[in-house]
Amino acid sequence: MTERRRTPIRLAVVGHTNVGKTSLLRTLTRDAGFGEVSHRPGTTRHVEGARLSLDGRAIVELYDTPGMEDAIALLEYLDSLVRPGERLDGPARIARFLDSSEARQRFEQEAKVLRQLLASDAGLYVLDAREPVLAKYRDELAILALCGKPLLPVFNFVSHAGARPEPWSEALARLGLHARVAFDSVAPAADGERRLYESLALLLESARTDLLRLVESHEQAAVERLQAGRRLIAELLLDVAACRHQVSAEPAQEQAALEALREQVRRREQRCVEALLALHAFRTGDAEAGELPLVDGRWEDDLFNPETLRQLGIKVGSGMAAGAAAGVGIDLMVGGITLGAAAVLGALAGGGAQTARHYGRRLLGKWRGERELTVDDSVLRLLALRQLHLLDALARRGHAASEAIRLLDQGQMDWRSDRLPAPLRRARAHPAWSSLNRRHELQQPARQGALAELLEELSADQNGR
Ligand SMILES: Nc1nc2c(ncn2[C@@H]2O[C@H](COP(=O)(O)OP(=O)(O)OP(=O)(O)O)[C@@H](O)[C@H]2O)c(=O)[nH]1
Ligand SMILES: [Mg+2]
Repeated sequence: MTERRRTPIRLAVVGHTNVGKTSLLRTLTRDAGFGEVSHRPGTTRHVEGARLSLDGRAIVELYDTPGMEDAIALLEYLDSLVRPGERLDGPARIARFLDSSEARQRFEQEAKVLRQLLASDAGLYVLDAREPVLAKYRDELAILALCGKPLLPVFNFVSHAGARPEPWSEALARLGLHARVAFDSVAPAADGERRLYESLALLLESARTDLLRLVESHEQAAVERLQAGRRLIAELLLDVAACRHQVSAEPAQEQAALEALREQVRRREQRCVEALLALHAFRTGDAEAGELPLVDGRWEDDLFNPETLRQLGIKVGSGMAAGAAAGVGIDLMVGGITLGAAAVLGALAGGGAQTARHYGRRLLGKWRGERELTVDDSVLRLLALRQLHLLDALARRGHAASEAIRLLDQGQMDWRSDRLPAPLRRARAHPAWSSLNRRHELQQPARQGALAELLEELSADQNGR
């Protein structure tokens, strides 16, 4: 068995300017606020470190470095430092350069990179796989190789249409660099991190145990995030399905109550969006958020706009199409044969005291000319679809991503048209299950049971893809 290291593994992230070094750090540390990322070259000017810890112990220290800019001139200068007949190995040549005045002037940025690489256990050489292998890149690699440290080339922009990794592999092999890994920092593959650390473990045998433990803990955390995300969605759906508002049948009041209910549901959905973002360490409030998820951390399309439903392929019921009451079912209390009433009758047959009390109020309501508002099935479908898509998109998103999240079309359980899951149908008859209702009792065992059941359906659904 390999002995466990006592000190963190130090990794210098090096490469040409603007290839995505800082972006890689953001994704590996899951910190969208790390450093500064920009499409302009020369963004990072100083070495900056970040730690990855496990059980309170630092396992890896990653160091972001400025981009190399003038490797051709530097290689010539390095050659000029060797006197005729003198034998100097790579690290000795680099040391002589770092002692020279040029290391503080013309090549100040490059010197920072080389110092950091010398002080590290290995380097991650980030490259832009869309670029041809120009002379400046060959020289840069030759210089980095002189440091005598293991280098793992990381192919960035690999998912880009213009990526041409083969010439790079060839050029790297000529320098004796045979290990390599593809890692797109904006949209990393599901096993991208594992493959990166496994490749690194081949170059750094003493770090193997720690690196693999780190990967395993990250994978476990991803599984837990997924489950926590589904729970947030299940809570949202139950809240909305069980939501019922009593309202006087008088038109003006009814209209106001309708709008109030819609607003309440919109806010409830927004809470779920924010909780999902926070769970994945994406933020709505910082500078990045404007470009980040959705639009300003909100869905662009309104929940109660029939067009939003049509766009997602959800069948719009006649109530929705009518427009005025879009997304809200007006239950004509016991007199109307609506889904709400039918569900209550069904639940009554099962005989819950709570339901019976509620049913009694509904009867009273009929005599008083009251009505009851519920949220349409189609809106529940939309909520489920977009929150599940969001969860999926967040799980795959690198922390270097800066574009708006898009909804992908995935073959999930058909939320568009299948019967809604049984726990949601049951919830229709249990106003106490919704935190949106004034009187609620969320800890009821029946609600907890429904939540667990719904959670299981959501998991089976997503795993089945
Ligand atoms: N599409 C895509 N864009 C990326 C990826 N990685 C980086 N970028 C973009 O490339 C640009 C440069 O990224 P940085 O992370 O700042 O690059 P850097 O190597 O740190 O640059 P310097 O600090 O200037 O040397 C930014 O606009 C990033 O958003 C990627 O994997 N895919
Ligand atoms: Mg940078």
